Amino acid sequence: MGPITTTLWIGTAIMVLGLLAFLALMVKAPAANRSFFSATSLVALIAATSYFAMATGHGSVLIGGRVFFFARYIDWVFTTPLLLLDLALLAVPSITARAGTVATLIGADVYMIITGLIAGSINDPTKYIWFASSTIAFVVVLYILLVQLFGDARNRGGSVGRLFGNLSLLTLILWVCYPIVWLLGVEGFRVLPLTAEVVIFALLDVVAKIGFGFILLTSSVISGREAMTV
Ligand code: RET
Repeated sequence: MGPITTTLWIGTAIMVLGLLAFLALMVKAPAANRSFFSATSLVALIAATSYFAMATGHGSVLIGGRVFFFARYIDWVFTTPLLLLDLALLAVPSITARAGTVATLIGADVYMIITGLIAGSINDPTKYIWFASSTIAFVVVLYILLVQLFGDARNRGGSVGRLFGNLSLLTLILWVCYPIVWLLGVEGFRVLPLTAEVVIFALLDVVAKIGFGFILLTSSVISGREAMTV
């Protein structure tokens, strides 16, 4: 088994373990906070499925002699909205009160992933037009998250505000790495070999999904050790 397949199997195992841990944490959680546990567990389940598909050779195709892992994008198109939903649920007491903002956030995010999928599957320079479209949507996502929702979270004050601050900073740092790795990797300028790209994406995916999930679900705000009305 080569280093790429090994990495993808380790990724599968970590996502499955993360899923089991999140489900175990859900049992003890207050009923009012269950949405955070179901959304985050679904993120781990989808990632486990995607890593399994990639590890067994069913999540990639050859495009002009280059390996293209399309399964990542199917994963991301569902998991990134769920992670943003976690953050939105934390920032605003009622998601319906911010329906327009949340719809724009998720819409821009889905557009970012779909245009990224098209960029990744193209082998001529028009791919950079798709990359640029995706990046514009990414800026919209970050703006809504770090300006609008951050403002809402700060208004809620105390530990909710602090938790949102930590998680949105983690999200900013990790998510910005994805387009950079993509550009340096085999989809872009080929500075990184495929093995390095697969390893870095696996590390990012584990921290952005399982690390993020642990911080959120074990926080006193969500685990119920501190009263919160979501
Ligand atoms: C692509 C390439 C095109 C330009 C941009 C991208 C951004 C991807 C992002 C992915 C985040 C994924 C996460 C997954 C796991 O939890 C599609 C790489 C802007 C931000 C957080």
